[in-house]
Amino acid sequence: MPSDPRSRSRSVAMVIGLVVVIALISLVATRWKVLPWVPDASTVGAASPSEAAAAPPTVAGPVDLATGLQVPWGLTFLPDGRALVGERPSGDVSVITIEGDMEPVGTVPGVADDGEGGLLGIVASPTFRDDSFVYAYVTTNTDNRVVRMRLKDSRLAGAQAILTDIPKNSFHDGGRLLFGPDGMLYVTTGDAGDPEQAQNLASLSGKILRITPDGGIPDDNPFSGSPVWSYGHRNVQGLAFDDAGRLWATEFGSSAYDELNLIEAGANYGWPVVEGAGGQASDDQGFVDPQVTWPTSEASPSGLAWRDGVLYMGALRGERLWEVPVTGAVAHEPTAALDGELGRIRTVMVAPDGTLWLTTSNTDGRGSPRADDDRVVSVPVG
Ligand SMILES: [Ca+2]
Repeated sequence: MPSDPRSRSRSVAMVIGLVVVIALISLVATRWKVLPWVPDASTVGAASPSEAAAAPPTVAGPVDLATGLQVPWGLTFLPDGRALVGERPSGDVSVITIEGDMEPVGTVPGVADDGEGGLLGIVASPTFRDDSFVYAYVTTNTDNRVVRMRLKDSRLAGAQAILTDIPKNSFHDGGRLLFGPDGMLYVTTGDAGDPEQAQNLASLSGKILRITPDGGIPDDNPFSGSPVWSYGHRNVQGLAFDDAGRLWATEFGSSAYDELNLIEAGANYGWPVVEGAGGQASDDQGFVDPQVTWPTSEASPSGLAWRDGVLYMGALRGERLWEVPVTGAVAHEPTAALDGELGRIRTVMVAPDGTLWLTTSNTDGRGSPRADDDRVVSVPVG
């Protein structure tokens, strides 16, 4: 029986219409991450490519500033443009000039070389010209603590603990220090091998803490009488404030996903209940999901720096520098630089001349040290 041409064209139109509707639903669902999807370039939760910011400027050609160091960890710039760098196992601190001259200024007392612990973060006071204060995050025989010293006549002296009893362990000691635009000192801690404590607001483990420059508790902290700023962290070693004063933090995952988080006061970042992006499970439990995640083999992120709309994240196991463009409060798809060139990258700081200064961690027992490791390098951007 010959078919009616009008009914046949109606059928064709219906099929085409159905295909278009399915395509539109898939597009919308993918855009809003309704359907499960495999992240491209390891991003989860980043904005769709159409919203991505411009590609970051080129980062290449590291130049040695200092070599032969033992696990240089913390790095901080002084108002005169020189930097202080600390060596983790010994607690030794040196000053480095932009020309690459290095001179020791002393040793932080009480440092215990214990697994991932030792002399970790180091930061100069934002009012250094007036007070000469330098702060360090130190693993001792009994705890992790924040100590304050003075740097006078190129010598460190007068170490005084301003925050003590942060739980320590061979692993997951946190350790980054950074002053915020609010003049407060932000301190990252690890779960110290006891993951449940990350959810315990009475413990200093697995937290980002916020204290005054004297070690006091600011009146406007989210939990009254507590230094806790955010919680549910596994091991945070990277902090950076963007131009709008938002706080970003890197976090080591356990076996699946490393994280880049936008930190909000009082928020819970999920560890150990959720690692990486939990989606609905996070929503149901009030956890904040990361904005970007990586397989731990590609990142294991430590230091973080903000420069001109881009977050630069040093990867230890991933042995590269991740560049994450940011617009507003949204982090976009990352790209990798310096892949394998330096080995394990611990710390990233922006120097006064706009270059990035990086420290390597190839002598920490987990890397393959090359001649003259470890080092502090300067990397031009753009
Ligand atoms: Ca998390």
